[in-house]
Amino acid sequence: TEKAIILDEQAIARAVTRIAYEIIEKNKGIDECILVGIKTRGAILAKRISDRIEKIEGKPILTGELDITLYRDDLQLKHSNQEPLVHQVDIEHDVTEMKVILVDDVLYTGRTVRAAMDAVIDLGRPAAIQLAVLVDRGHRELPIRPDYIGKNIPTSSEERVVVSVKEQDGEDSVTIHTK
Ligand code: 3GP
Ligand code: 5GP
Ligand code: MG
Repeated sequence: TEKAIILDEQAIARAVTRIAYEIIEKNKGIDECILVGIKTRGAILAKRISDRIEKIEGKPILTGELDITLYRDDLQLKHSNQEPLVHQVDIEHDVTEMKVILVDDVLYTGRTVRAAMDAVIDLGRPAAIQLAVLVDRGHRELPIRPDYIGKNIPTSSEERVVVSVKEQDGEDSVTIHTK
């Protein structure tokens, strides 16, 4: 299988920094924001973004995590009728009248984000829900678009975007694998 490097360590760090600034600018600060990472790698990226925001703003942003697992035996099989399932919601602060910013590593069909939005709305009535992703690989199956994007990577459905992060994988990189 071929492998192309899309983002290296520096490029990922710059994307995280840019997204941190964009979140602060769009929301005129972070006082009414909760940054919610989608496990596993979305939560790791959310932690990096929140660390960056704290350095810039001099105060921490509220955070949370969601654990959403795809009920698919084959991750490449996109025509399963099974939907992503929210397994764990870890958001301590009341979401009502807050802006909830979801963070995931890769946005593909949008079904995981839809499940995440449902889980957040079950908790209360947020003022807004926004979405940050490191990679938007296209192929949406729902009317969902990210507010903050590390990089748009046009992919075919057969390709696989592999996101590696130091905390989990020992290195920072985004590569595309062609079967
Ligand atoms: P993540 O924890 O970095 O999000 O389930 C193991 C990993 O596989 C998860 O990584 C998940 O996001 C990822 N994954 C889930 N569905 C798909 C998919 O349809 N295609 C690919 N390439 N990866 C997927
Ligand atoms: P969805 O299709 O719901 O947008 O994406 C499902 C989940 O799988 C999300 O958590 C998303 O981050 C992840 N995902 C989808 N496609 C890819 C991919 O090509 N690579 C990686 N690493 N994750 C993916
Ligand atoms: Mg993910």
